[in-house]
Amino acid sequence: MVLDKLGSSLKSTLQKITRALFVDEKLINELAKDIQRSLLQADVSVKLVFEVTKRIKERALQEKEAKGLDKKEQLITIVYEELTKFIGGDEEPFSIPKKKPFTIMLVGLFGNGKTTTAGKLANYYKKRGSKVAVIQTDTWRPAAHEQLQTLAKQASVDFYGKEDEKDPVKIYDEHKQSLHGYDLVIVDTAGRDALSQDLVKELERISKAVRADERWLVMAADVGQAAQQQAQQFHDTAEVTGVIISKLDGTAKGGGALSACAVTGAPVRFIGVGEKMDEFELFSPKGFVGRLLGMGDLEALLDKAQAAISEEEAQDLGRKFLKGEFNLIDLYEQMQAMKKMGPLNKIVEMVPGFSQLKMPKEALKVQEGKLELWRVLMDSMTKEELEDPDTIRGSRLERISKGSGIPASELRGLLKQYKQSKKLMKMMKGGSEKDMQKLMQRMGGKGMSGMKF
Ligand SMILES: Nc1nc2c(ncn2[C@@H]2O[C@H](COP(=O)(O)OP(=O)(O)O)[C@@H](O)[C@H]2O)c(=O)[nH]1
Ligand SMILES: [Mg+2]
Repeated sequence: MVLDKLGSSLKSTLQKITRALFVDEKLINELAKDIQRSLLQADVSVKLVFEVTKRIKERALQEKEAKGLDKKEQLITIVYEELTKFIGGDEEPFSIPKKKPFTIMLVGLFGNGKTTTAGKLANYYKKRGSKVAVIQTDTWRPAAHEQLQTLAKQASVDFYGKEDEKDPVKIYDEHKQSLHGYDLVIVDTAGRDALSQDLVKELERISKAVRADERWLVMAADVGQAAQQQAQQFHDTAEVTGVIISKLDGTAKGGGALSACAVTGAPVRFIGVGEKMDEFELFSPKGFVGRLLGMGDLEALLDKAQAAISEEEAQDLGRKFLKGEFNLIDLYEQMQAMKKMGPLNKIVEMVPGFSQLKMPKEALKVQEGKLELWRVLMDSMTKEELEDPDTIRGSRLERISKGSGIPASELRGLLKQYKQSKKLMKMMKGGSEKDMQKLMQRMGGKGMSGMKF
């Protein structure tokens, strides 16, 4: 995996979110700091880093809860969306238009991977059913002809070139007629050490002759932040329409090249992730960030956020519930989880013999608004009180109510819910399936907070 250091540090940041009890300003600030650190380590420019984390912070603090997502999921979604925007946003992955032949010319500096990429591109589209040809117009490097010929053979595509010719335009013109029958023609070109006048002139000449549909700059990832200037220069002077970032496998600095390119007018089209022919990937900002964060796409991400709560935590919670050992924080988490997907089902499933039990939907509802009040109440409690709510009596009750500004009756409601849930769990532990059915029927229609025992 490329940028795996960046990936794993971002992943552990997201895990922090799923583990956190509440999404509050403290968590959001911590998250922004974590992301800053990760991106700076991946060589993203300080300016871009601050821009992206500022947006994440602003959105996290301002946006109202989105439909169907809880605060944690929403926060993860914001991170995902902003990082995606950061490396190209909604730019769709490239696909070859139906024009025949579609011509892509590769340009770039010496040693950045143009010829290798020509082979990789040919291989990529050949495997997907296109009729592909490659043509070598690099007359600077003596070995270029043979290099591309060998790659073409490996990819089983047709090769064109002329070994001793010194004029790239002549090579192209000589083969022009033969290229008509292909779906895709890839034109390799010569580079220089820098975008010199000499190279610009040569590119202008060959561009005029080829009139390629796309001109893609091949640039090695290890240039880091310098990518922006290079992409911009090529974009402006050689009319580059896209970028391929090669050698992303060989550097932890790749974040610099990826983010820097995104701010130029030329989108990243493919990435090279190794020397071998198939170490080459179509680039999509969404897919890339998704993978970096450990999920295929947004849906998978949300599934995962849910699973993070439902599986591990529900199991833990389930065990605690069954032992009658759970505290207010567990209750809160349980209620929060139930609001979303009703893991009480999961808890029931974990009790042997109860796996077939169908719970009435109403039994899983948690009143909207209640959770928010409880959260505020719990913020005013001490650790001891959270862990052992039975200690909350008399003056403590008053103190919490005053401190939170929420009537003592609400607090009593919360404590009652806690006791009832504890009781329910004990019954589940000792009860038979028949008892449970009855219990669930009794709960039906009243909602969790309407339970009577
Ligand atoms: N690790 C790695 N090496 C690459 C990649 N792409 C190209 N290279 C290597 O970079 C070197 C220069 O590549 P070449 O295609 O000749 O560059 P050109 O001068 O731009 O045509 C070669 O040794 C390639 O094997 C890549 O994605 N990953
Ligand atoms: Mg070359």
